[in-house]
Amino acid sequence: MNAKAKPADGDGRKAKQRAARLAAQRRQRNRRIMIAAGTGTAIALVIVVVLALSGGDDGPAEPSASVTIEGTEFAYSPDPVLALAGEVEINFENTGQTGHDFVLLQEGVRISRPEEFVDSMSIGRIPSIAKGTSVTRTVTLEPGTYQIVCLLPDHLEAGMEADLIVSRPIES
Ligand SMILES: [Cu+2]
Repeated sequence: MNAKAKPADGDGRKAKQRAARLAAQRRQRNRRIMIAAGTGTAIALVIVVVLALSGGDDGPAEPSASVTIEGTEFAYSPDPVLALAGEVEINFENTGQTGHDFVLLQEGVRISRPEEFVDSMSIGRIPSIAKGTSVTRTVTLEPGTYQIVCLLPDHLEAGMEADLIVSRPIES
């Protein structure tokens, strides 16, 4: 007797259909959760951009507890960027035409090629973000000079690095 010709028993087929239906429902539910999460991220990005824009146009000359740094081909702006010691909110905006990294190195550490980088050098890392997007991170920093680098191939070599200079607030 040919195994292929053997009729599937009705109960088995129903069970299979039920399982398929449940799996489809589960997939749909997961998709809805993903869409909800995506919307949340988009709203968070909009809030970050609005906060950055509403920060006023005082210019980068004054050290601040919240700094905005733009990444393009192949530079960060402003350079240097000035921040106040303590909790520093860093808004990294990729306004270039390709992905860019934002890697903050330990105070005093400087590299000129991505090959020199090891994980222990990093005190804050925003891996490659797409053009037109921004990410915010808060790091606690002591006064000093910190190098910012992009570790994507050939970006640092092309000059994609900047200094973050952190100073102590002036006591009043
Ligand atoms: Cu880059």
